[in-house]
Amino acid sequence: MPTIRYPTRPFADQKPGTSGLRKKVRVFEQPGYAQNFLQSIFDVVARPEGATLVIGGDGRYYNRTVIQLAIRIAAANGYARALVGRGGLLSTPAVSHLIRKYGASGGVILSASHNPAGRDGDFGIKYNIANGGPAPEAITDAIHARTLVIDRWLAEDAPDIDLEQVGQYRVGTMDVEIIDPVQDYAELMEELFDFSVIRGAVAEGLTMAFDAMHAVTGPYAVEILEKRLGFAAGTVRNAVPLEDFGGGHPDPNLVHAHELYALMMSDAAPDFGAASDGDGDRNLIIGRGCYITPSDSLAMLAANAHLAPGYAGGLRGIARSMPTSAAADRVAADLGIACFETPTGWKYFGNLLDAGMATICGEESAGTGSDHIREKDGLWAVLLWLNILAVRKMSVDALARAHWARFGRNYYARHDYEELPVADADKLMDAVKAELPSMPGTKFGDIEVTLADSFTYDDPVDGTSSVNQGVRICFADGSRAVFRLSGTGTEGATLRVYLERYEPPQGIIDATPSEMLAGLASVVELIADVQTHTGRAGPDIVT
Ligand code: G16
Repeated sequence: MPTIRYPTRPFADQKPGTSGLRKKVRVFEQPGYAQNFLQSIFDVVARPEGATLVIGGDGRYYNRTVIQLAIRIAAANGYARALVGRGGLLSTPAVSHLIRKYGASGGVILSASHNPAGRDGDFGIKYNIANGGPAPEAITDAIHARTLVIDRWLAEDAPDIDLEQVGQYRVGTMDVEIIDPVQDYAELMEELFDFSVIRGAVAEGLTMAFDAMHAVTGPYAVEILEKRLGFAAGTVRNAVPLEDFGGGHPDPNLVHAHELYALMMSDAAPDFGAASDGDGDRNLIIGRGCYITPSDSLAMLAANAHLAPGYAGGLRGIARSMPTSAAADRVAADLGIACFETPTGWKYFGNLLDAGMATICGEESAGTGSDHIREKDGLWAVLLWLNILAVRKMSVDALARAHWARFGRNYYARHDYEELPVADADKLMDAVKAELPSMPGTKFGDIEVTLADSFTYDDPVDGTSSVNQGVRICFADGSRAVFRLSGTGTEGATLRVYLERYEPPQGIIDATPSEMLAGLASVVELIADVQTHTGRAGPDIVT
């Protein structure tokens, strides 16, 4: 089977965003589009002699097509071995684990995460490096630069291989192994968590509902929750991955996982509710009648992680993205460990995890994870919650209340304004940035601005500086507003406004976020004139 050299021309729009290249399927379907991006990756990344590549995706429409392409292009570029998930399926955390476990030089993940799928939906390609984590900015910048000058891509002239059965193939000089997507990951979870304690709690009546949203976590959740932990059949809902995710939007938040939310707020609620997203790295945690924000979940998991065997030795540090609430900072202070504040994007945690400076990381965007891999991990968060609840023998609600009574409560909400004209969103951000220097000392009602800046992150491990990572405005009473534009959308711009207000343990800890944040929301309107700039009466989504 010869290697064929296909002449091509660059596409001007292949700049990776927060998490890889995400575009509409129809953009990816242009002749040469996916090929150019894959070839640009392989032209740029490190590939030692005998290198292994992990390939998998979230099962969305176009996944199988691009997997076949990726296999042929990887073979032509000199990889010795490819590990590919059966059915083309691998969750993002599973890819991260496989890269680490089998010493691969990297992995290609085909996913647009929680974005809708299907012919009219989104598709994405992301590259993870040898530590298992998303490629850092230096590499994604180099890939982008390559896409702008690429003039050929290489592929083995080989037929499609059968992705549906575990088996071994050879494409050119590359060995291809189709592997069970779940097994290695499930084994890792058994090492980290006390499955016998959780099984005991299940036997005593602990119940849960897990919504896989017809995306990649279905097979993982059925194997782990139902088969290994003994939850009743049917605990995992929407368990079969579908190419269009069943027409749904697998973003595990209160809007898109509304059926689960309604169940958890009803009289029929099980003890614990959870969901994951398209590629399995995000999580939603809901107790009976009690939603836990991702920021609170990070803090509560960090405060209790030592109850799970994998973390019994304690945590070395916590890291959170800048827009994530400071709830975890209070836990870190109590534990006497560092809390790092990074830009949005899991890739910024990689160095801290590799250097052993952080053990647990989390983001307001429903990502939580630890140093077991280098990605956020939806089912990991679910299992750590289950392990903690099983050991503490308490409900989610009781655990949350006890946490707030001890650390105080960071009321939190994110307001999203979606599909804005890019120019309008840029204008709003520019206007707010222009005000920043004059803001400190300004009073809005009775709260005074103490800090107003555009967030810059200086990586404490390699010294790289990342500028323009969101605008933060902090107030004297501990409240904070953050403005940033999403880096994961595929249509127009999405403005995210993050609101946070701290109440100490002796303060009001059982109100609703909307009550507690109403005043701050009005101040944000005064500062940024969001309604005028966006022409919207309010946010499209509040989470
Ligand atoms: C990606 C990144 C996350 C980030 C999130 C939101 O998540 O991996 O680190 O927090 O996007 O980004 P933005 O606010 O820019 O839309 P995922 O699950 O989409 O890969």
